[in-house]
Amino acid sequence: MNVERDWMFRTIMLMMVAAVTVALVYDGTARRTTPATRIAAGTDTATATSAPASGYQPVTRNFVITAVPLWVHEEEGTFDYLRQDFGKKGVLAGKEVWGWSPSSITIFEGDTVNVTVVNPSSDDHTFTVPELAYNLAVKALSTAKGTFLAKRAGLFSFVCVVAEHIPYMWGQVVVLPDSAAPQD
Ligand SMILES: [Cu+2]
Repeated sequence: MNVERDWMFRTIMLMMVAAVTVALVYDGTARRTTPATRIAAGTDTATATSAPASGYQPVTRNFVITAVPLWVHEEEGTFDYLRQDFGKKGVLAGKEVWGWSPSSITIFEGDTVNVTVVNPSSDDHTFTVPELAYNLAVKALSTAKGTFLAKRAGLFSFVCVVAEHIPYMWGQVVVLPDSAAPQD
């Protein structure tokens, strides 16, 4: 190997080392700026989860809900067929049909609900949300107030647990996910 070729060989080797070094540095830089790395570093929260965190601030919402008679014993003098309905083999034997007005309320996840339950009737009722472990007794001819928290989104029935009023006396708490709340 002569001196000239030895010099060329060294130059080529140096250029290759330099090229590999540049490639490695570039690759390292690219890796540090991948979305996954940014998310892990907490600098790119917008793509950190599939559902962006909601900016919704839960509020307290107030509702007045009234027990209303639909098909009840007191109406027997008005609708003659009710005697048959409430009779031993009637379609409403042992039952009465009461309702709630309104029969559904809609809120967002995280909201607190203040309910004022009005019972103008001579029957006792309850305002019970079994899935939220909430129960409010509402005695005849009275008003009861209570509060419960809607921790999670979902559809939750509110019922009266008086045997004579099951299964007719019920309504629904619609708890929308906080991501569905209007953003402003
Ligand atoms: Cu009831």
